[in-house]
Amino acid sequence: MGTAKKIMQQKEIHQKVTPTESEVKIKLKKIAAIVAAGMAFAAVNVANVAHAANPLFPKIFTADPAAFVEDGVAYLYVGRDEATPKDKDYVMKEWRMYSSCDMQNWTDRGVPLKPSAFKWAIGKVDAWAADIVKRDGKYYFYSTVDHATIPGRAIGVAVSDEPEGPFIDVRGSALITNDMTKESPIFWDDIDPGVFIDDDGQAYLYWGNTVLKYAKLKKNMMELDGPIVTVGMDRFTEAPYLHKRNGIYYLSYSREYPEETAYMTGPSPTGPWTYRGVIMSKNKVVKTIHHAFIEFNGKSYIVYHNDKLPGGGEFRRSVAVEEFTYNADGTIPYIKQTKEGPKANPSPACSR
Ligand code: FUB
Repeated sequence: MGTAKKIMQQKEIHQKVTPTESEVKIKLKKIAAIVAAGMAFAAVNVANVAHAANPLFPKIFTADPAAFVEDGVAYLYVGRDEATPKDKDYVMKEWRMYSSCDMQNWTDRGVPLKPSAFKWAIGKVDAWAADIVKRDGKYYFYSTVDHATIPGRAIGVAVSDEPEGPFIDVRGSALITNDMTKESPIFWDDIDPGVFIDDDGQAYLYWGNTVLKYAKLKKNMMELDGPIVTVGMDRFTEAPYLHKRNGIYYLSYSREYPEETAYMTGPSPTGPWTYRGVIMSKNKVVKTIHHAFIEFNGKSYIVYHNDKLPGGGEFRRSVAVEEFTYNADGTIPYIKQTKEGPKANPSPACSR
């Protein structure tokens, strides 16, 4: 090859691999942005990350987990138990939110709302069980609070554009009040909302204590779309949770008192239901066990609460998580509570 041709080829190669000054600047800017984002993410994690085993949050007492997964991130909402060892009732002033990219490490994302978000509620220490669902870009948080003027517990719904909140009570009144249901004389029979949106877009609200009830929700997620229906059940206590997998509908709930977690399956969101058994055994000290299910990065998990945090008790509970595998026929196996919790399952899609 002649010298002139060689020089030409080298020039071409040089031009191909050597970026211009402005290309270098753009690249450096991009790298700086990535490093900054990484550092910010690390800072959040260093400051707020909880450890990896059960119970998940070793510094505070937590209960009644609700969860969902979006963009490879698991979001967990809990009520904070602030009762002292002497208290004889729940003291729950706020719901707290956490997120995880691997189901082991949980970042504290603060307080998305307090009972005071519901102006019609007494709203001080009754951040009881909640559930959260996303529809058309908005997050709907359903929760149980004490009604200020209609005696008894009530269910409200608050809306947000972000999982972290702020959640606003757009409706401005309770969705369910104690006077709307007459099957049980107790004032806390309208608690523990569990919300499910089916593939055809129809949303359902399940709830109840001692008597299980459900109603359809309108597309706006803030109004009932039909009558309240009662489901006759054996030893139902509370915490109904509806989910669907491979065409099977699962209605799980807390059964008996002290509670164990049991479930039924059916061909539709309203049954008919077939009882399938107990998934998780009763806790030793605390009588409740409230749970939720999620699918995260190809694996299945149950979140629940127990009494395993030192100093724990009836009103000082602690949220935990276990991984499990559905049986080949779609049934849920018995799930043992563990101290270790699940193995790390880092989600490549995690953006938080
Ligand atoms: O946290 C208060 C109540 O205890 C919840 O609403 C029930 O599910 C039970 O966990």
